[in-house]
Amino acid sequence: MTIIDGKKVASEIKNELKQKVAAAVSKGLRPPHLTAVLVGNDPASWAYVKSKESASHKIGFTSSLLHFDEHISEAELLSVVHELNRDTNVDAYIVQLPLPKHIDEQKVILAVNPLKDVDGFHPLNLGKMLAGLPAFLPATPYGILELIKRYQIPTQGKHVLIIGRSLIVGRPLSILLGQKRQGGNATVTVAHSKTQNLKQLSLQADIIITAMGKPLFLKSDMVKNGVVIIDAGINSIDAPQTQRGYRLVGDVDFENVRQKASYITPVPGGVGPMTIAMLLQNTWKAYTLQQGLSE
Ligand code: L34
Repeated sequence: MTIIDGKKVASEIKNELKQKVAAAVSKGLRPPHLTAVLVGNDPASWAYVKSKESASHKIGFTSSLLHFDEHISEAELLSVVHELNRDTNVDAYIVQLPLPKHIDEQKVILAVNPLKDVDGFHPLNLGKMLAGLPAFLPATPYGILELIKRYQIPTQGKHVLIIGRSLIVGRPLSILLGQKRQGGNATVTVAHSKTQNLKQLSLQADIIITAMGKPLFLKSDMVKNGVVIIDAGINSIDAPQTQRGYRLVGDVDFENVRQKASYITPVPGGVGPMTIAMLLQNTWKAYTLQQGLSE
């Protein structure tokens, strides 16, 4: 059984980027700039955005964090987005989700300039991905593809079960893994909250990717021997005795399932760090496109 070390792969990717940034800067170019927009004070969102910022700085990007009160109106937030679209010093930005209920997330995503959309959530990027054209891929699916690639896990002809159909993880992954290309060619099943007989499906799967946000949901009696487990679940559960008051667990009961798995990602230290690394990778791509450089 191999534990997939997302932290290590993420740091390899960040080192590759760091060298590219240094080379660009040594030619007299300004470094790439990533902006994160954060609305409200959700502690997990704060933590993610902060790690995006610090990872940016470590590889030589500049970054900014625009933080707004949770009561910001939709119109005000849209005008922030329009300003970021215009700002030629900002190569790339993200609007951290979730947004407060009074703001229509789709409306905000639609307002993002697709060339700066390093989350890959804009329908133009999602559509390009569907068509197999170059596009910004959403960072979590992109990170999962990269883990599968760097651990040389075969996907061709394999039965992949994705549990969760979110627009940021499950849905794009289902498309990417089924595509006719290296790292694709899988037979993909997408399960979700209305799926019947999930266990019957999961017992057949060669690779199971969980992305539904149910802490410790997947148990060992639901998987076959030798299964590959990729856990994209990030659930905060209360842990009053810890410093930050919560702890992170995945959708997989790791200790229970690891016995049967050939490969498994931990939480934390699996998919999460890859999300950040691939966001930086996308930012590099946005920068090179806008500066007219080759990647
Ligand atoms: N717009 N919103 C937008 N883009 C995204 O790509 C995200 N996501 C998800 C939430 N909202 C978003 C993230 O960034 C989830 N997510 C994310 C990013 C990083 C990590 C987890 C989720 C991460 O770094 N996880 C670490 C542990 C971090 C900790 O200990 O607090 C890990 O090892 O899993």
